[in-house]
Formats: sequence, structure tokens, C-alpha cells
Amino acid sequence: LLASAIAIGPVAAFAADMTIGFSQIGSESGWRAAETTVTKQEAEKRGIDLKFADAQQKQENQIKAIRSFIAQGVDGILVAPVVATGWDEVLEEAADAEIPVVLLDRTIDADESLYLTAVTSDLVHEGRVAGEWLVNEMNGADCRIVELQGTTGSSPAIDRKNGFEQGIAGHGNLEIVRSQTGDFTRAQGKVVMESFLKAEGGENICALYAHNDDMAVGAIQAIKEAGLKPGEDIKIVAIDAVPDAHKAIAAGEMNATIELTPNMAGPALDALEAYLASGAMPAKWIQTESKLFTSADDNEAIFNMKKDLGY
Ligand code: GZL
Repeated sequence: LLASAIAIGPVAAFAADMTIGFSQIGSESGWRAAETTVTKQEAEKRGIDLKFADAQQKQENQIKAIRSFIAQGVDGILVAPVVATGWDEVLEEAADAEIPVVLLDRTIDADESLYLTAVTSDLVHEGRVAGEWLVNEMNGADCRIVELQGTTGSSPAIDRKNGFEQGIAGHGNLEIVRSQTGDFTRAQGKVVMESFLKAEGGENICALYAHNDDMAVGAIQAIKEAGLKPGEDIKIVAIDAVPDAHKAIAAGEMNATIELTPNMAGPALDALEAYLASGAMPAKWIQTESKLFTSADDNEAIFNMKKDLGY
């Protein structure tokens, strides 16, 4: 018993002494709120003291939070970077302080020496799967598509747009006629979809591709208020696979979503602990899985399972 206590002692004790700063974007979507909940749970499980900072989707608040963590002398920093650019200076400051930084769910345009690893899905792949789903769904029929983009300048908005265009490439029957940011929120998704419906005429819109489910849920409200049937008159494909997306698919009001795990922190904290304990260098990209869900899945059961997972 003593041996086993000694064996786990240092690691458990070490984690118990660990303080990690987490610069979170905000709570713009159900998925983001779940990521925050799960990150706090993962830190708790490891006996880590997590310092949490919500940036209300403003990069300057994230930079301030990271500087505060550096001043506090934390052992490591988690950052979900709201946009892809403008991080070099503050990450250099973290490097000078020898504090490792791990990126969650979004990437940045900076030298990869400035962060220990990035835990993200393949955001281009997600967009491509969405495009390929619509190609199959339309089966050669013409389809005028409107697109709700994520936060301007964020890696998911850039990559999911590129991926979708790859997915529909070579299929001239599919055309993106309107594309605008809804900033990943339900409210903006509804407002921008209303403007699409007004500009195009609902009868001229065949499908909506939204970079996340929350904007799609907002758009569903707008489509209904325009007297149209979401999921039928206008096909809807999005990304995240939050409970409300499964609920909408089960109701026939949405057609497909691609799952994004809210648990980026588990792999991130494991990599940080290993690095801090023994200098173990993780891969620069720890990729999380993506899975397509459609009406062929048991969305009601999945909704009931997921609704208690921090969403
Ligand atoms: C993607 C992540 C996105 C989610 C949105 O990895 O950054 O941010 O898809 C969230 O729901 O706003």
C-alpha cells in the first residue's frame, strides 16, 4: 500500500500544486458554454487550480487575461483564440516567462514554437463533410445555398468556409448565393437569415450551411417566421452537434450536423502535465474526431444523452 501511495504520490501531489490560466472566448454558443463546463470538470478531476477568464469575444480581453496569468506565475495557459492573428507579442511574453501555452478548438497564424500544442478538430474536414452531405442530398438537382459564417477572422470561419467549397467543388448545380457572418450566435444567425430571406425570397433559397448549430437554430426561427418549413423548404446543415441540433433533426427542422467534442481540455491538460512533469513534447496538433449525424440517427436518444454533458 505504501509503495502504491509513493507511486501515485508525486504525480497527484504535483497536479494538486498546478495552477492553469484559461483564457476563454466567451459564451457565444451552446458548444462554447459546454467547453467551459467540461474544462472546469477536467481541471477539478486533476486537482488543478484553474483561473478562468471570459473575454466576451474580445481579443484585447484575452491578451489582458494572458498577461495577468503570466504576472501570477501560473504553470500553464489554455487559450481558445477568438481570431487567428495578433497573438505573437503576448505569446512571446509567455515564452519569455517559460509558461507553456496550449490552444483549444481554434488555431492561430503564428510560429508554432509559440505554443506547446493545439487541440482542435480538423475544421476544413468538417466543412468538406457538410458540402459532401449536401451534394449527396441534392443528387444533381439545382440548389441555391446561403451561408452563415462564424466569427470573422477566426480559424473555424476561414477553414469551414474553405472546406465546404471543397466539398461542393465540381458540382455546378450547387451555388453559394449569399455568405455573411452571424458571429456564431443564435441571435445574429436569426437576423442574418432574415436578411437573406428578404434579399433572395425564401422560395429561391434551397439550403443553409451554418458554421455552427447555434446560428442554424436562430435561422430556423427566421425561416418559420417567414412561413417556410426548415428542413424541408430549406435544407439545413451545420456543425457542433449540440443537443438542440439533435432535437431539431429529430423534429425534421434540420437535416445534418457534424459533431465537435466540447472536451478539448482533457487532452490539453494531459499534454501540459506530461510536459511540466518530464519535459515530454506533444505533437503540435492533437486532433479531435468529427462525426456526421443525420435523420438516420437516433437523435432523440442522443439529445437525451448529451443534454446533461455540460451544454
Ligand atoms: C470550433 C469552435 C466554434 C464552435 C462554435 O472549434 O471554435 O466556436 O463551432 C463556437 O460553436 O462559437
